[in-house]
Amino acid sequence: MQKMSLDTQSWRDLDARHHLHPFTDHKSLRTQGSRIIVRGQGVYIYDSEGQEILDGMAGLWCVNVGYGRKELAEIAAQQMLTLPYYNNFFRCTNDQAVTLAHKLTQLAPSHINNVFFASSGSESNDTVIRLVRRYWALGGESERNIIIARKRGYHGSTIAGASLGGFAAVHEQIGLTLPGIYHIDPPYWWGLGGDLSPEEFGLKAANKLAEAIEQLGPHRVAAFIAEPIQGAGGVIIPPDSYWPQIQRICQHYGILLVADEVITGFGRLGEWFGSQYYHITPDLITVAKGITSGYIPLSAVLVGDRVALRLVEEGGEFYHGYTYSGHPVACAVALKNLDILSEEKLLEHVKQEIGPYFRQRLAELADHPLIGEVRSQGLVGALELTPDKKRRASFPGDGKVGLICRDFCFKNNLVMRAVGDTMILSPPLIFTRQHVDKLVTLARQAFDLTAREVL
Ligand code: PXG
Repeated sequence: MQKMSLDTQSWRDLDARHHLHPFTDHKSLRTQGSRIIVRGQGVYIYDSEGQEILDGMAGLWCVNVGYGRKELAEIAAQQMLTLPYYNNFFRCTNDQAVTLAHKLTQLAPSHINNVFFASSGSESNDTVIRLVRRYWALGGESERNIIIARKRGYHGSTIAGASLGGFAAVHEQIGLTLPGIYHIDPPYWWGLGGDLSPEEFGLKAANKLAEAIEQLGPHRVAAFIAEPIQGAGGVIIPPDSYWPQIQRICQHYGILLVADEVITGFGRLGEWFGSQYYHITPDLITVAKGITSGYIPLSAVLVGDRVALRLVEEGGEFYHGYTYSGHPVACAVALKNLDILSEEKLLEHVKQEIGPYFRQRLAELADHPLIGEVRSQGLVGALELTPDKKRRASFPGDGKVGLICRDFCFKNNLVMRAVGDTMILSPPLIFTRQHVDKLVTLARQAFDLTAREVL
């Protein structure tokens, strides 16, 4: 194996000189210096100083089966020797892509029987836009080209993905976002619910979709895209009233429902898909991340019969595809990863054992003076930092307190993310009770230290 032997400072210097990081203020990073992660095992990552860090985010919501899985490395090596690459254009396919497509349709809700592969969540959401527009154009309704999405939704960082996403600051940097995308408020009770009960607010938030459709013109709206639980927007878990009402509204207006399951797929909520958890029947589902547990890039759009039949029967050639669509190595790793999830019963583990324990232990943190709301589902969770729980007040300073807390976690060797002043967690699915206990202890220490500075 090729290995440069450099010390931490040298890596940092090179990083500062040559590496542009994603979503980073480089000037500030370059003064602080980056942490160099060199190894992972189980639920821990290790930095170049030999520190062992508990990974409460499963990488970036993706390392579902944990680090250091030999089986995944071995299958990748084997597949590279057998067939490292071939394309799926020009009447060709490969055994791994076919097997995975079949397998995914077995796991997905029964009306989903087709799969289109790509290599990232962003690409998959580009594909979604292409499929949605094509679907309506083939039906003779090309003017139906508006996609409704949500504020605080995250759908990727290509221009299409970031345009679907609901972050004004991102849109400002893009300049000209993709036209035909409209954003409604998210079902974020803590931030937006006012005096309503969560259930009342869930209905109100869902009804924003109907209001938007009426306002834009029902004949112009093509689709609604949403994450079952909003991840990067702050782990926004909708009240129970939300999704059934959204499903009814989509059915009533005949618009396509797209579930972005890049985070909620593959066990995070204790089911293969969040759509199954919420009993919704999306026409399209995007997946990425946990499909390979992040070991290799792969994503897909799971295409329901309504769209697939029209595309196949009436569509002619679909002018769309990526060099790496159905990459055999990525598909082989995904298949093995799905085997691990099944064989180790990790979905059951999340649903029956560790998800409930995670919820119970996190909930105990609600007694901390800094913590307003605690919410979790399966193995995602969020803790709202507040100067006044009763009023559900926010700190001034646009996420400054969240960053202070995140930095205390960082120093204390826990990865917990901040989205504004919301602390979020999404640990690997192999988490045990001991890991949860350790996480809660480290988190409480970080809250104590933060409270000392800000309360
Ligand atoms: N959809 C969802 C729901 C996601 O969470 C994407 C699409 C895009 O996937 P790619 O593979 O193109 O990155 C994501 C990705 C964060 C963070 O800050 C979250 C993501 C990516 C980067 C940062 O939590 N999610």
